[in-house]
Amino acid sequence: MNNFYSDIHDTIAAISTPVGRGAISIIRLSGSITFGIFKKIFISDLKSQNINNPGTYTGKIVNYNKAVDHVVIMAKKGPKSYTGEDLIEVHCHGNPLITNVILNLLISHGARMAGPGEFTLRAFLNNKIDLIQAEAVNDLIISNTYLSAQIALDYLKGKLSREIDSIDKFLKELLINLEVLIDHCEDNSLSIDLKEIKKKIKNRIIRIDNLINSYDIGEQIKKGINISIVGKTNVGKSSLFNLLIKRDKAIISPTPGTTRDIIEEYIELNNCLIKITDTAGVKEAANFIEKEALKRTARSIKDANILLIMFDNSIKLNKNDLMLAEQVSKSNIYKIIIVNKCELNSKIDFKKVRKLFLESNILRISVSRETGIKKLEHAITAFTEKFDIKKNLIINNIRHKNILINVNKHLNNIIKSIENNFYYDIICSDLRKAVDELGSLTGKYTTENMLEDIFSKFCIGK
Ligand SMILES: Nc1nc2c(ncn2[C@@H]2O[C@H](COP(=O)(O)OP(=O)(O)OP(=O)(O)O)[C@@H](O)[C@H]2O)c(=O)[nH]1
Ligand SMILES: [Mg+2]
Repeated sequence: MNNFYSDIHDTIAAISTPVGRGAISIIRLSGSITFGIFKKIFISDLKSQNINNPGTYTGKIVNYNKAVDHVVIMAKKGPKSYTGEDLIEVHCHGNPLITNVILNLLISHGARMAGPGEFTLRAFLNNKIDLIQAEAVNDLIISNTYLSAQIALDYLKGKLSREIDSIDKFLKELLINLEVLIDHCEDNSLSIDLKEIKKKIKNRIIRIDNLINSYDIGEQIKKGINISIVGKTNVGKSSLFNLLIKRDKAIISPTPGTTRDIIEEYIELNNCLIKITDTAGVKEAANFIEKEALKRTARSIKDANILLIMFDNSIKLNKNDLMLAEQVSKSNIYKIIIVNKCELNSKIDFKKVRKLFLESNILRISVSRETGIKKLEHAITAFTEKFDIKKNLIINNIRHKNILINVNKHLNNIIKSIENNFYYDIICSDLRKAVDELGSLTGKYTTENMLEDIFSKFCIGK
């Protein structure tokens, strides 16, 4: 990776569209000599036109007077551009042979290849966006679901930054007031209402806690919700798995104990990414393989956000059902109880199933007839309703979570200091630490390592 700080005055170039052929490709150039380079390699269709000014132009890219391509260019002058610098985007025909020639031409005239995310890094360093927004740019590109893309877009528009800035502003004002008091301790006309301050800090602690607690949901939205299908052998777990993923992935057979390994697949439901896991049926393990299979089932149960617990309508409950119930009934994981093979005569004791899980809502389905599946999908969607990104501010970045935990540690120290009538200096020291932490969140205080860590995950050209 380039040394961002020493190379910050270079003019950088990169192909911003994916490698390969397409209708168009876009090449970006940003930096102080951008317009100078273009004057040497671009001839506008309107001969009189001189590309000194921002605007959209059509014309030829030329290499030693030979046309390379007929292109559209969009020229912007800093600071009114994405990077905050002079920036030109070339929209050329989408052939790698053409894009590479144009890129090499830009480099031969004084630009250098941009590093990953370097255009966005410049936008950040030129105060066009803060660090949270810069991270959102990448999240928007790598999002796997519409919902996580929506969160990234909210961040990019500054939804999280505004909340952080408002907390930051409050803490900084408080710090200034306390410092004035410390400096003028002999002046009795200056005072501060500590009871009121305690109340306001507690309010900020709650707001930050809400953000910290939203991380689990944010992570589920980003990485996918884990749904594990569990039940004794032969209840139809693999059949349901295949039906939900709409593909014949897991082996199905009337022989109990068919599935041994964990089988996983991603689907999208209600804009959410969902990882469905088919597991080995619960039974008394007779050998090493079965023991290992059950260990894997147990692990899948532990990692699940939703458990689909399956029973067989056509046979009586047996000790394997009870063993499974024992294993899962006490956990807090969201459970959906399903009885399968409901097109067959019923031998199962529904009352007992309800009692086992203290759950009155049992979904009756038949995988063979494909009945009850819509209701099952609705039950899964009910779980995702808490992912209300319009109402709630949700974080999904572990860096943000860790910083916010630290901020609240300092704010809780301040509450203790107020309650114990400690010196203002001690309160100020924690306030400064909290403000510094928030600064590293938005990027007011950064280190080169931190920026490298964040921007190295970006693609080149963004
Ligand atoms: N009648 C009927 N049979 C079904 C239904 N769903 C699955 N089966 C059958 O039940 C048998 C077992 O199905 P699987 O999907 O392999 O069951 P499993 O729970 O994955 O079994 P293990 O992997 O052994 O734990 C197969 O013969 C399926 O065709 C259903 O709704 N009705
Ligand atoms: Mg199976």
